[in-house]
Amino acid sequence: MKFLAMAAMILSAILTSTASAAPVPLRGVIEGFYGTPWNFEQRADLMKFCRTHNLNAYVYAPKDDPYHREKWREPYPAEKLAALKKLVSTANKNGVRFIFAVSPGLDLNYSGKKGEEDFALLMKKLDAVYNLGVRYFAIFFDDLKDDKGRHHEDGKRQADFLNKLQENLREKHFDVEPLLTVPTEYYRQDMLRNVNHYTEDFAANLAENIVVLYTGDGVVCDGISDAEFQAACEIYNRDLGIWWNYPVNDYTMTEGGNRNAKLALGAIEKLPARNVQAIFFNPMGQYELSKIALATGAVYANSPENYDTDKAWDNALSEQFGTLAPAMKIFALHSRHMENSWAKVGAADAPDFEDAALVAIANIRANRYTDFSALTAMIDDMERAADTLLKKLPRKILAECKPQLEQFKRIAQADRLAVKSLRTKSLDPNLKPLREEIAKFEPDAILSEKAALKFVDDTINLLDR
Ligand code: LOG
Repeated sequence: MKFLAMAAMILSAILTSTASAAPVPLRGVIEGFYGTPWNFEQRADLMKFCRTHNLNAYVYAPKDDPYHREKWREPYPAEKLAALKKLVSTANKNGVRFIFAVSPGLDLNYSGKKGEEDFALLMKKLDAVYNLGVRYFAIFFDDLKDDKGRHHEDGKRQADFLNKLQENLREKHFDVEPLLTVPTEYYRQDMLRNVNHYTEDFAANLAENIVVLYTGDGVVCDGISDAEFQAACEIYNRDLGIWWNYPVNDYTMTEGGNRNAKLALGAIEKLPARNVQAIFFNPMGQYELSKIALATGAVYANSPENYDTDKAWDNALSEQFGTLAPAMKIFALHSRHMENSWAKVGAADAPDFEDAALVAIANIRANRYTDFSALTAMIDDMERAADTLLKKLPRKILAECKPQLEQFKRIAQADRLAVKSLRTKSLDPNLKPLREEIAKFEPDAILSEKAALKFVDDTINLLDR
């Protein structure tokens, strides 16, 4: 009896785990960010990363490769084509489907003589890449807005264009896979706006087998629930694929800054558990540091129903940082959440710190006794982690996060002065100058805005009279 019960349990565990462990069929990375594209060495490394993490696709769509978007009509120069060829063969060797994308929407002609010319040019462009061994192609129509932030796209025209392109490609080459696309209304709230019937016409006319990618309810949004995903699929009357905008950070370039100021070092989270046919994670220009989120995304994509965010994050950190993982975790904890007026994604930065800081400030306000030991311990850890990482991180990784690590250290030092100030209920004379120093570096380095940095500001606001 005991044995039978045990056997039944094991059997059911096997059955449910295999039933729910179905991977997303097409899963990988989309190099789709604005800013300096990755280089070919990084891309080749990514192919190996994909193999070891069981990701099977890579979309080549760097917004600032002129031949991808602005000068899409122009063929790749020979040397660039040679580099692409090598990459395609690396992809193929690693079992990664190389998906070549063009974004012609800025000035594409759909009809008349110019339409025919453009169609022929695009065919030629894709043909050249087919000859390198590429069998997957994508045409993207995102971010086609005028000065007033409106788009004037015609959904039927775009759909007809894609259908014709697919037909011609497959007539010419029997082994070309179905196209992928991103519509101009590529997030659900925009699809519902349905400007000039755009989404309605695009969805109604697009060939059934063309894979449509969308980004969720917003461009950069706080997850996609199963219900939201289903609702989006219903609009298109097909299972959609996801273009997921994490860890991309191209929108954190601020005035006066030279680089993307905030790093997205958290885990992928809050994605649908069912029915996703394709998912691509859009990374940061910081290639090495993108691997934290990408590794967690791989775990998700290989078994959406069983995904455990925290476990995946811990594993990614230990895999990638070894003995430095504990220090890296402390740093990454303060740099996970991405938010501005239109974007919001990623787990909260250092929630324990945030809570402890809020309690401390509230206690001082109410003249209650405050125990600073937890906060102090976290601050000690932060400073030590920053020092360790600045000293020991491999060169390539450090090059991607030095300003943020130095900023992290300044913030920890300011936090320490904040605790001291609250203890004595008088503002330490060094705190405001240090806060100004931090501000000076903010265009290039932001982290922990609602936790460790906010504690500094809250303290100054409370005691500065
Ligand atoms: C772009 C993408 C960019 C991302 C984040 C899509 C479909 N397109 O607003 O290239 O990296 O947002 O800034 C986008 O997401 N548009």
